[in-house]
Amino acid sequence: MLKLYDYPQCPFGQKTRIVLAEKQLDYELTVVDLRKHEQLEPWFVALNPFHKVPVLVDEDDEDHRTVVYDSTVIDEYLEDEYPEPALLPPPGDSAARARVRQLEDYADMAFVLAAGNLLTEHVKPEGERDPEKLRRAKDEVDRTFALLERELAGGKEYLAGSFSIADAAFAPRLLLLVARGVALPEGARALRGYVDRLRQRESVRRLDGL
Ligand SMILES: N[C@@H](CCC(=O)N[C@@H](CS)C(=O)NCC(=O)O)C(=O)O
Repeated sequence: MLKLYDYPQCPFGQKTRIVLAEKQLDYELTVVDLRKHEQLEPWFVALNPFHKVPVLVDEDDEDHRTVVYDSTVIDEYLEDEYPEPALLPPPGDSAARARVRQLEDYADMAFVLAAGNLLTEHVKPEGERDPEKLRRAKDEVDRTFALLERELAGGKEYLAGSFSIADAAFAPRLLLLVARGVALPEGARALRGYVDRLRQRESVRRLDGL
């Protein structure tokens, strides 16, 4: 029995929910309300000492219970435990696996933060925006758009050819930016096709608000 502790708008939780859906795994969802600081309650800190969602609990019975936190570690755990369909290139292809992990890491460490900052500044009335924060966020988002366009060149459907954990990491914030009216670069044809494919993918469509 799988249990996921999550908050609907968290992009890291969304990344994990995409992977769960891709693998067609049923799970029980518990919403940890970050607005009420429920992540700081002792029962949750006992699951994740860093008080962050998502957390996955995989429980066969009381004696066999695995608690995993951090979306990247959760997704790797799911890949190990439930290998079909594969969301990483095959174990023999170390270079391709490393590339997928690097892209996932870039999404988590640079893109998600920049996209969040861009969206926060974007919704403010013009006079209240922090121009420096906006510029830095926009530069990083533009760098990401350029990176994705390059990675998808040559007719690739997804970043690793077939859908992988790297796509699950980019999809939530990429689609939210587009939904909120952030323009993709002129001429970024591969990226536009990618956004359309992600938007139509069943595992992504199940997320709220994209
Ligand atoms: N590296 C973590 C980041 C998770 C994260 O930042 N979660 C945020 C919500 S999107 C959170 O729970 N913040 C609450 C807190 O830090 O107290 C992951 O990939 O799971």
